[in-house]
Amino acid sequence: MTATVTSTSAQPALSGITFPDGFIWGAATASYQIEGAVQEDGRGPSIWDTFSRTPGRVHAGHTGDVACDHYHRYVEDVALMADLGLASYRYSIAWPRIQPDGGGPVNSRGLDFYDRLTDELLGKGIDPVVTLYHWDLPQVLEDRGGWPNRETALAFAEYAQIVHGRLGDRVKTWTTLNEPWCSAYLGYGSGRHAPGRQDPAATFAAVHHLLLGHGLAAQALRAAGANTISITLNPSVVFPVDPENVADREAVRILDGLSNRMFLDPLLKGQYPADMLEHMARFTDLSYIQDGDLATISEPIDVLGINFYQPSYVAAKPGAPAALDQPGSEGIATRAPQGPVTDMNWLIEPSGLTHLLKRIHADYPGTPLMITENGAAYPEVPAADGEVHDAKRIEYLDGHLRACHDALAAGVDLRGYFVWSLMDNFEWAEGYAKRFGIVHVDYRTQERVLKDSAKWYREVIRRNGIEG
Ligand code: IFM
Repeated sequence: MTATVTSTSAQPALSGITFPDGFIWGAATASYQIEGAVQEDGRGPSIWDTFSRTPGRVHAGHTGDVACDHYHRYVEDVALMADLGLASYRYSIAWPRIQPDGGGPVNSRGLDFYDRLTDELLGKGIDPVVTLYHWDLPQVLEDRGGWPNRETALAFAEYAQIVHGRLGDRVKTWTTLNEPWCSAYLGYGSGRHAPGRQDPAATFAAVHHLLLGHGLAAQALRAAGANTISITLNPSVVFPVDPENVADREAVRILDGLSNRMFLDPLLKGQYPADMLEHMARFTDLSYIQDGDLATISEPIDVLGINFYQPSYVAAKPGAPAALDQPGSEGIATRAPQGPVTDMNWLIEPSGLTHLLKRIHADYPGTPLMITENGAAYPEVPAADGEVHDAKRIEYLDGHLRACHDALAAGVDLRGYFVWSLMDNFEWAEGYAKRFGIVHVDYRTQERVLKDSAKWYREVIRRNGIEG
């Protein structure tokens, strides 16, 4: 089914850009980034507890110990979502709350929390969208080898079944993994994220076992009657600095392979790209890819989640060392952003999102798409009037919504948009130094204040579109 661009909604005619009827407006968060309560109700340690407590790993020694204290304030937070008019809320489940030992006994008090949260959402008419894994692997599983170990994929499928068993009567949309590229390449390649390892062979084994874990979980969810099954990727939009230069185009092929085709091809075509098999074979014997794995990995999905923040421009640069988070990328240089950037120093170029959506629609036809994250970090805090005036974030979001609309107009089957993030939160290696929220959080008092962008987004949702 292809979404149409012209709305036939009963809303009064408004000038501007209108999204299709039923377009889903949401906001997203993740467990470790907001919950806090890391030692409560039987939760076990995750790799991010260990990593953030290791000196030098996270900005200023910040941890998720308290974060936004959402574990205790979820009622207030759901009320905020309702006030914004969100149709849907994307949240993740902390695996170490459910299986503190990474397998075996289930901690029902952990499930109870998500039970309460889900009911609170439904009570306010907000559709829950669950992500099963947003990076907080139980530490015990890392101690047994983590994602480079096949056993982790099997354990993940068991965990998925457990969570579905408790929430499956109310949650319709199930996302297995968030951004497996980050789990593998940042976790085991550059070590910038937990568990902080730097090992190219482990990186590629982690890619495979994350994908396998997705496939096994998708099969289990399907068998248990799950309605909508998805995975969320963060595909890169990689352009050559000089499109006429053959070497620059070759640099794009490698990075596109590592970041995009390495995930999209197994998931949606049931095979690794031939050039990437060759690339990986420089680092590993690939013996972890077993017969039948790719059939499991390509279990059909109902929606593909896309997270987008910025495009990049790359060029051939003989002698340049490989980036640790892109094993085998020697001789390639990524150009420093040219143009406006966010507080993350990420390039702002909304047309990159249109390009990405059209490309996935063309190269992997037939799978509906959803923007499961898009947003920007900016430092604004409450001004003298008590309000948070974050005009640049509004401009960023507005530009990217126009980019979504352009993709819809070009025939892309895009079903919805989730802003990242509902509220300021623990931004991984950056700690609390970067604020992505449309709701400001004062980490001393835990007071929440709607930023101007939240009020703007409320209006977008109300009118199902943006001003012309
Ligand atoms: O905060 C993260 C999120 O957890 C995953 N996607 C990117 C966001 C911004 O870096």
